[in-house]
Amino acid sequence: MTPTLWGRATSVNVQKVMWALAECEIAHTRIDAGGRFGRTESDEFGAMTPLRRVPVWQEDGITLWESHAILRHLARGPAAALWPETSAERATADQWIEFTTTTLLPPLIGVFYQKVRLAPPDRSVDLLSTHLGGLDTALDILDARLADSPWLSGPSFSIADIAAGSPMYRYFTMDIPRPHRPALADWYARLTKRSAYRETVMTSYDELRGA
Ligand SMILES: N[C@@H](CCC(=O)N[C@@H](CS)C(=O)NCC(=O)O)C(=O)O
Repeated sequence: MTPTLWGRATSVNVQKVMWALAECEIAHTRIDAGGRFGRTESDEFGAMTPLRRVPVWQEDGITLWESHAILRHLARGPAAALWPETSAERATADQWIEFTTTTLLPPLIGVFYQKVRLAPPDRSVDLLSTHLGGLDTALDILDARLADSPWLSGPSFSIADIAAGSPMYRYFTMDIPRPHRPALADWYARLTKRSAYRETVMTSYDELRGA
């Protein structure tokens, strides 16, 4: 069976997987699901994931949901180039992936909702300010790490950069204040030089805008 990625290309969590697949030129089929494509309420989809969210990865012997679990799975197999060599660097990659889930993504998604996804009458100045505050904290931490290390897990690009780097295109293109963080800006500039990033992540999110 050709491995299948389920999920719409405008989802930041699907983009992580698309990016890893593109970096390593892994053959697969992608089926649009979620958002305007629907499908997630079908029995077939519910049988793959109780969350009914995207992405879902299907290959012989395994059906996986949760984008970071999919990244780790690929990095232990066909995307081994994205898994650091040493045990310490692997643990460090894991640490930054967890940080992405717990500390970076919640405020970044909150800001994205307030600036893009919600229609202007549904937006809240107070919530935007709260989310921007949380985002500042997370980005200061990332900036300090990247001042010390070229990539999040150490000397080489890894799935940690994919997890944390995927939402950065939205961060750097939304109409929001962006305090100068030199190491973060340099890391992002290096991400944008990767053709796989440009093809899978640096794509329009206009269709997600609230009316
Ligand atoms: N923690 C999950 C979150 C998955 C998630 O929230 N996916 C969103 C898209 S980014 C979703 O399925 N939204 C509903 C939809 O697209 O219909 C992961 O990392 O895979």
